[in-house]
Amino acid sequence: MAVKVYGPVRAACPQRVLVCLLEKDVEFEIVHVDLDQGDQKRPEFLLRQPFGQVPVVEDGDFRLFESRAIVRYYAAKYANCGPNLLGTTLEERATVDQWLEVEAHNFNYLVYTLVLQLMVLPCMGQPGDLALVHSCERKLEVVFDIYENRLSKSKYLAGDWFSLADLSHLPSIRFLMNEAKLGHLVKERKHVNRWWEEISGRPAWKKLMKLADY
Ligand SMILES: N[C@@H](CCC(=O)N[C@@H](CS)C(=O)NCC(=O)O)C(=O)O
Repeated sequence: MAVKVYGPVRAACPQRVLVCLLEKDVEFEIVHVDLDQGDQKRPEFLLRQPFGQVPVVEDGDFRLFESRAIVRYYAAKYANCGPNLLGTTLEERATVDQWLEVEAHNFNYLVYTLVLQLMVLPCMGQPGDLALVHSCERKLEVVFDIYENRLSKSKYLAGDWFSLADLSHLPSIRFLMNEAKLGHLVKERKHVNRWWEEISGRPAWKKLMKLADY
């Protein structure tokens, strides 16, 4: 039975889940949730995700929300299919978790603020706060400098293999490169740029980009 993934294919958090399912070759069905119409806040959706956000997955009787919990679940459930996204030893798994936490807490909130200021508010007829945009950009420079240093020592964030830590960055970096026009943050850093080229060149991500019709 196909995994049901609730969320628009163009939203970053559902994309994190979809690219993981594609890496693992798991069959899925996308159930579109219209965020502009506020479908995620309707009572029937809140039964699936009480915070009124996407994604949610339904896999038979099992339901799960929070994109990073979902990718951890599928990476473990299909550990023997496709690439090993979790690492093998305890130390490798802990290192993947470390960089996943960095993505969630040091990186993603900056991109989230940019999405809000550059896309969501202007769509609602309100100007974004440019001072806040510049402050996020400066903070992202610092984060990318740390990534540059890390990626000068290992091919990927958690080591020399592609893991959930890398995969989890794909949707937000795509946004930075395109809608936010902040591609220079990636391109001017040799190792970060090489890493981005490699992770965004993977067949699973390319398939998702086709599906999202970018
Ligand atoms: N921590 C959650 C965040 C979910 C989230 O922010 N989803 C966004 C789309 S990427 C959303 O539902 N936005 C609409 C809203 O918050 O009303 C996750 O990773 O699943």
